[in-house]
Amino acid sequence: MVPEAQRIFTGLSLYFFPNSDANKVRKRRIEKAKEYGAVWTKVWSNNVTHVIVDNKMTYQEVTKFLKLDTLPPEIIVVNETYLFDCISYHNLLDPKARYYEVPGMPTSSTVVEVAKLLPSELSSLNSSLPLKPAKNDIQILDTPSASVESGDVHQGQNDPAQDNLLSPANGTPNEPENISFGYNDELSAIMKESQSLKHIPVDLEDEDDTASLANSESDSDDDSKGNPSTKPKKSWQENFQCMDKHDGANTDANPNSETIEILQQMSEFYDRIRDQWRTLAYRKAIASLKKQSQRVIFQEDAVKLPFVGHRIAAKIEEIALTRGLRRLDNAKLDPHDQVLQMFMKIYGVGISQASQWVQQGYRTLKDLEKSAKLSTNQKIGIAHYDDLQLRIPRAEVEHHGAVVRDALRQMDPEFQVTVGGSYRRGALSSGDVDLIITRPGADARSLNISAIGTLVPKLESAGFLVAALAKTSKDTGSKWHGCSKLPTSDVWRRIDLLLVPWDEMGAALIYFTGNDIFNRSIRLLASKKGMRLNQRGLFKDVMRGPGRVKVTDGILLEGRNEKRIFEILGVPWRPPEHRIC
Ligand code: DCP
Ligand code: MG
Repeated sequence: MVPEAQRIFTGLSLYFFPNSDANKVRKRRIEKAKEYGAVWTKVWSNNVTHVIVDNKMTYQEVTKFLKLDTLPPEIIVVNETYLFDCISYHNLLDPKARYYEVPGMPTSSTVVEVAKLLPSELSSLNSSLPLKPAKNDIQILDTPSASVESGDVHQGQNDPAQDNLLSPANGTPNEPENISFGYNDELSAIMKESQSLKHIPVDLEDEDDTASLANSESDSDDDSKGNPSTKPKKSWQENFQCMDKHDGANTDANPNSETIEILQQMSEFYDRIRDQWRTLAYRKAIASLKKQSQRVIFQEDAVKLPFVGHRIAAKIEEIALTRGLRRLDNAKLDPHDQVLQMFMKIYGVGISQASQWVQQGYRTLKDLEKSAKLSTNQKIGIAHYDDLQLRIPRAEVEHHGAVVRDALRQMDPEFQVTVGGSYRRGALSSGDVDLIITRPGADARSLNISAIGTLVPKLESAGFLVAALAKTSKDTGSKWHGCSKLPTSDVWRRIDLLLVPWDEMGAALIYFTGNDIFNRSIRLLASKKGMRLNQRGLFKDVMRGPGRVKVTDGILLEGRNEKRIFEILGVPWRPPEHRIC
């Protein structure tokens, strides 16, 4: 058996279908499951937790064999791929993801049924069902949520998120996780899929979006991984991978086998969603990595390999480092890991900077302050470390928003300030204050002049903005990241001012409301439908060349109206508080 800490199947009683190990492949699967802690139940009983069905079998064959109309709802039924994926990802994945479905299985209509129940009926259901009464789901679906067109958006009391969600009594201090909210549409299917893969560093940012922070004027975003590719030019023979001899079957012996395994999963993921460019990009990168005799850990080394651009190189580093660290058994008990976690919570510090410090022997924040070479932002992050770890109560988030709104309205009463991020999703506390700022008719340039040029100095001298951390100014809008504090408190909070041109407000609201998995899902949905969604708008007919390089921006379908974007995508509107994956 694998070491105890890795036994992800502990407590599971598996019933295979067919439930015999006469077949060699199934036998191996059963053995593998047992190695990871599962019990193989040879005779059908109440103890069975999971039924693992061979890929060619149907749900009806299972029930017929067991002489049951349907399997009890608490028993999880998945196809044979499930166990393998869980082992690969070192995690119990969401069994409801579409690709673990057994043919003929009753659909997830139970979710819809739940939405129809009365609150009184709900209470008798399993506690893992919605924390929020289903009735609210229905009401909210019909409630026009504030949008740009309706004037000022989400100012505290008017925020529908405020009173309909998450009573603290349920013991969850913040947002609930993984709740279906009664939707049963294309988007919810993708959300489930994304949710089960959320620990995998797949990102769907467009090139132009992710570049923004890397180009930032910040002096400290050390982990922004924005190094331009320094890939040397190769002859066409070198670039033509099939000319090179390599033994793809020998992955286990490869020093990069773990990284390859995850990249493989990502390539399969993209394949499943028919994103052929990314599938190809990952396949090429995998082929390249398979040929390496050394372990590739850092982005700057990875990017030098043929067919590895800096985005995949960044993934390779992330996978190599996190997997490597996770492999240290009982990561939580490992003091280095705890130090690492602590360092990673410093503003602007990611895994590569944090692990570098650990390797250099630093163990405390004091060590860093005393002897490490620190950027200005890191110094701020360390000096205000405790403050910046604290969640910000909802009322205080609102208060920070009001200070900025008042200051802007003194300059021009037409300014609109929407508190976005987790606040807009209804969370009772937030990690930072995300303020989305716009003005009817305004473009990026005018917002930049008025909001950043005038507002920031004004709020700095008022003592509200206490540190400037990063700034990006682009044709498509600007961001200002810093810290703020209320006059009545000494606690510094992280605040982001997001300047959004009027015409892009709908798309920006989607992006800055999140959550990130939701964003990933809705972008996937757009891409499946041949469209492209980014923080500026929903586009069609985007032309891409080799390597997914964007040739044209495509035709803008909608940018201004958040609801219209959902409409064009063909899915029901989801109020912000239902965008939690
Ligand atoms: N976002 C995203 N992908 C990222 C980072 C952010 O899609 N990698 C979007 C979705 C987020 C929003 O931006 O909801 C704001 O980012 P935050 O990091 O502030 O996240 P939240 O506001 O959701 O959570 P928190 O309470 O931690 O601030
Ligand atoms: Mg936030």
